[in-house]
Amino acid sequence: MTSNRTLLQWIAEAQELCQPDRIVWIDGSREQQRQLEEEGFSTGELSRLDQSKWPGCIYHRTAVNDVARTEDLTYICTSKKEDAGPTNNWMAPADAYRRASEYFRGSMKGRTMYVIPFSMGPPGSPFSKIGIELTDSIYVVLNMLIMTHSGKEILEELGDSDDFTRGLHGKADRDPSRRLILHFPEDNTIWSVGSGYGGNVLLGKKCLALRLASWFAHKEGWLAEHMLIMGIEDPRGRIDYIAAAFPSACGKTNLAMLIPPEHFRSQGYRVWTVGDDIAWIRLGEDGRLWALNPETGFFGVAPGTNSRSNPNALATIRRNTIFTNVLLTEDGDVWWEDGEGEPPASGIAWDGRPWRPGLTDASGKPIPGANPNSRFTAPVVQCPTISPEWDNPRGVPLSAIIFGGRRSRLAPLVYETFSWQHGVYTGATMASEITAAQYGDQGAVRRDPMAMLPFCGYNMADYFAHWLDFGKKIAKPPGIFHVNWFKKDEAGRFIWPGFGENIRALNWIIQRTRGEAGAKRTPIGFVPSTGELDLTGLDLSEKAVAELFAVDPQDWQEELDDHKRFFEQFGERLPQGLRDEHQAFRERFARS
Ligand code: OXD
Ligand code: MN
Repeated sequence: MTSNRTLLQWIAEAQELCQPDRIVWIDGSREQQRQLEEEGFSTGELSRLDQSKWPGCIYHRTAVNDVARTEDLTYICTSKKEDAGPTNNWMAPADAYRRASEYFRGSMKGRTMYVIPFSMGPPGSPFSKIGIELTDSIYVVLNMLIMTHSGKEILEELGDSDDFTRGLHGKADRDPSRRLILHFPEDNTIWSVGSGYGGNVLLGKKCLALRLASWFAHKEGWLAEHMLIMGIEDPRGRIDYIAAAFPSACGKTNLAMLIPPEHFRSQGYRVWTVGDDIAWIRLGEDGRLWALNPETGFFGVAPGTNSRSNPNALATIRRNTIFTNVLLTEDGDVWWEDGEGEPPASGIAWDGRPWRPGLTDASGKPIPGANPNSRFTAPVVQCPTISPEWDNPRGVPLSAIIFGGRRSRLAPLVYETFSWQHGVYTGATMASEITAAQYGDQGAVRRDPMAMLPFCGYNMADYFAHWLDFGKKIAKPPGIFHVNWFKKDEAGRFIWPGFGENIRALNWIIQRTRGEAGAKRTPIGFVPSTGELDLTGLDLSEKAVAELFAVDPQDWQEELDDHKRFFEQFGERLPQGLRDEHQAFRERFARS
């Protein structure tokens, strides 16, 4: 399929190491995709769902010890340890190659090695990056066909160039003690061994489009971010695009596919989905920032997806979707907790065991049928609100960048930062409360700068400096805002209704960027002044509204102390701009 010598040489080396029985090149054709599905069904790696209910849909179950990204086994392998920084695991490249080679050696005997040429971003776009993933998993191939531009056109696009990411993945024995997810940014290489779980093995996604891409973005002068991208169309037909970063379990996919409530719909507001997870952002010749979603699919969390939280996601996954680790019924249907409809009378749980509603463990806790991190993989073009601009090679222009987290106290519903530098500080100190979806103490606050803590491929202090420097070059910077949908009242209930109603805060944000909405200055930023955020039709008491926008000086003093502690780990490398912002923050409170 190619005469690219660098590529052929690299494949030959991987072949010698892993010793597959045969090599199959993925051409991106429908026929080959069907053949691979059939092969997966015949070996039991995949199951076919009821085709009348779920046309084109497939089921897959991963090993029970392999159901989430393994951050503790994920490494940045740079020559110098300081280049990985204090928030990443680091391994010297030579050690990393040696250790992983032991696990890869001979691991594909009796198996096929698939060669997947793929592009993150539409081929030919100035944003795009080409990768080749070698894998022994049909499941990975089928997911990559949904999640990326892939097939023989990408090889043609690559030609004889050696400018491609070398991704090697092998399931090996899926023993967690012999699992490694290794990134070699200096070699443009990723090695992933011992896992079959999406985030560890779909190498275009977190490994390339965030960890390696953030490294390249630093070198080349752009941004690779863990952000959704969406467009909001107003009654005059003007569309403003925003990019938003939230840590996991804060509803990025739901926000990207939001359906406005009747009060807004009837006026002519609508939302356009561009991406739900990753944004590559460049400075355009017009002085604005332009953002592109480098993926072609959604890899979303199933539990909690229902017709209230996200009707568009339900419509997106009706066909041609891969379901992983949800509950499977005997008649080829799928189900998950907090989904649609009643649970089936019985089924096979994500871990392969028989399941029925009401099942509890020895301590009386309900046993879920679907793994809390069970997933759907679906093509973005099936989303009813997909933007016609989603694969525009130029991207879309950004009016605003939003940071957010899950905070039951502290952060108001929405506020605008004072400047790019203050916005970067706000992103750098972003935090969220730990939920059942993560390991750790429930409710404890975890700092997750720009939602990039697990995904920044270099020293995070340098990443902050890069954001600050980048801002200086933008003639027309987008506004930077912070939102918090999760504030609670004294009784522990969410104050804000969330979901579609979030359009109200987004609309205020867009109006602010156009100079059309009023705001009140507080020490943390601008909050909407009374009456400026449209609350028509919401059942919110005056007290609730006051609580939503409250800025409590005591809580913020404690927060600032915690920012300081968090920053200490970066030592001298922390950029001066963030130190200055910290100081300015304290002074604003002292004066207020
Ligand atoms: C994801 C994640 O899967 O952030 O998108 O973990
Ligand atoms: Mn993500």
